[in-house]
This record gives sequence, structure tokens and C-alpha cells, in this order.
Amino acid sequence: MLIKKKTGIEIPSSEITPHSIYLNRRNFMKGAAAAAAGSLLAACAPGSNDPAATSTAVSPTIAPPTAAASQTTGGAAAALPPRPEADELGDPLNSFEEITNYNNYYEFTLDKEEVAQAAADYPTSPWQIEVGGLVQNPGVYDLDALRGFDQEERIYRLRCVEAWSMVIPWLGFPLAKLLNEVEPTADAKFVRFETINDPDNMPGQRSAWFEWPYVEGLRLDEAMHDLTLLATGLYGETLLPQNGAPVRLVVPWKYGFKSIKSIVRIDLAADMPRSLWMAAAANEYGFYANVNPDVDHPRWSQGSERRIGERGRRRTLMFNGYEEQVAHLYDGMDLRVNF
Ligand SMILES: Nc1nc2c(c(=O)[nH]1)N[C@H]1C(S)=C(S)[C@@H](COP(=O)(O)O)O[C@H]1N2
Ligand SMILES: [Mo]
Repeated sequence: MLIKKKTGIEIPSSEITPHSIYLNRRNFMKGAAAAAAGSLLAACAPGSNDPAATSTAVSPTIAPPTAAASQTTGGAAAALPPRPEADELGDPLNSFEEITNYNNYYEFTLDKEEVAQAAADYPTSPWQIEVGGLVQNPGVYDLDALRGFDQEERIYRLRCVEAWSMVIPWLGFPLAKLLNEVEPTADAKFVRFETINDPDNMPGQRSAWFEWPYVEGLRLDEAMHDLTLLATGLYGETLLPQNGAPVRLVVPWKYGFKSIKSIVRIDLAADMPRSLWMAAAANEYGFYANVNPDVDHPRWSQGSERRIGERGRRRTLMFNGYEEQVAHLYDGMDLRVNF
């Protein structure tokens, strides 16, 4: 993966490229990236475009079976290396526009193209995350405290369980840094995350299809893995509400639904947490939810995916292309049983 270090997230608004200029620049860079990626693909990602995998199946929707940036300019930021135009496999970044206008956020709406508008006015400041459970030093982290962790840019693939994907330049910090501060006790084996509960302002939470608030979980070693990020921004800009502002999890080797948005609680626990999706349909959405082209969803294939912005389908990679980094976490486990 590509990692660019950056200290502090404070970006004066005067240093942020106006959005219109920004989008034009992105369009330009996308063309350049596509050209560069063309030559890289052959060497780095053989077979990642697999026309034979084109599916005729209807577009799946994640649901229980019963239910239907800009770069900163000037100052210290000018010294930053330019943002790469592609991920480490040579595939171009999705545009800011794509990443912020095609979202899953069931607290607002089930329509991916309506989330941005539905969430636009959601207040994300002030905010705090309470961290507790089986820890030596429980604590409350407000936005300043979260921004106090060195922010890094990480270009990750996001692979939704619905079989679409994007490449996203996140801004954030490894969850391990926060967990090390609160010091999990020896009994802590899992981490449980909870989204804000706010049915007055999140219309989706008034629906009885799901057990709100949204809950997700990781095994402690997964949570401590360096790839596991708490994201506060993308494309160098503060996260927008539709992407889970002000702070969301990003676990790039797992299906997107593990990457829980707008977190207000993190608890260390001895027992495996029950996620919203396990509660809704445990046979379809398991606790591990590792991206795995060999284990199909009961209602659709996971062998291929549609990269947003591309025609056709591409082969899905084991652990979403992070096999080298994470496969050891699952040594000896049957990934069909622990799906
Ligand atoms: N609280 C909450 N977190 C969530 C979801 C949600 O509906 N609610 N959707 C998940 C799913 S299914 C995906 S694919 C990703 C999408 O993240 P993005 O919209 O930033 O691309 O968020 C995940 N996190
Ligand atoms: Mo998803």
C-alpha cells in the first residue's frame, strides 16, 4: 500500500483548492493515471480485468433476505510528495466526486446516489468517541484529541459486499495508536464499534428492518493491524457526512460494511460482538467478512466486482489484494466456516 506521512490535519480553508478547480484537476489527473495504469497493469496486476467474469446477475443490494480532495498548497504542505495517481497495483484512484456521491449509509437512505444529499446537513461537530470496556485507561476523545494523532494518507481499495469497489485516498491514523493509549487488558479479545444513535436526524434509524445503532466488531489482532485505520478525511480534506464524518473505521481487506461510520463508542470485550449485519442475516454477513473470491454470498458471486468508473468487471482479489499483509491472521482457520 502507499503510505504518505503527514503531521496534523489542521488545514486553513484558505489553503484548500476551491472545489471547482479541484474537480478539474482531478479529471486531468485521472486521464494521466489511466494512461500510466495501462502500462502498469500488465506487469503488476495480470488478469485484474477479466471480461469473462462479466455477470448478468442483477445488481445485489446489501439487505436482510426478508427486506427488500484537494492537496494543500503553500506552507509546510507544499513539501509533501505529490499524491500518487494510482494504488500499488497500478489502478487509478476514484475521483472525489465518485467517492462522495455513491455511498452506503443506511442511517440516511438505502439509495447510494441519495446519501450525499440526505446526509449533507448532518452535524458532525462537536463530537466525541468514548473508549472503554476491558481497558486500563478508558477515555473520551473529542475531535481535537483525534486530530492530535499524526494523520497519514493511505490509498486503499474499498470492496463492498455488493460487488462494487473504489480506490480511495483516506486521511487518518492507525486504530492501534488509540488502542495502545487505552491499554487493552489481558482479557480483551475483541473490539466493538458503535455508530451514533440519532433517529431524530437519521431517518433510516426509524426503520425497523435493522437493530440500531449500527454495530461492528474486529478481533483484537485485526484491530491492531497497521492497515486498520480510523479515517478523518479523504483526498486531504475533512471527511464529509456521507463518508462517515467525523470519524469512521476503514478495514481494507474486509467487505465495506465492516468499515463503520460516525463512531461514538469503542469497547474492548472478551466476547465476539454481534454486528448489525449479523443480527439482520447471520447466514449472509459473517463476523469476519474478509474479501474472498472463493466464498460466494448466498445470493450472488463474489468472484468478480465492478470498479466504479470502469466498464466491465474485474476479478476480485483474495483479501482484496492485501493477502501478503493479513493472511497470517487467519492461519489454520476454515474461511468457509469463518466467513
Ligand atoms: N454506520 C454505518 N456505517 C457503514 C454503513 C452504514 O450503512 N452505516 N455502510 C457500510 C457499507 S455497506 C459500505 S460499502 C461502506 C461505504 O463507505 P463509503 O460510502 O464511504 O464508500 O460504509 C460502511 N459503513
Ligand atoms: Mo458495502
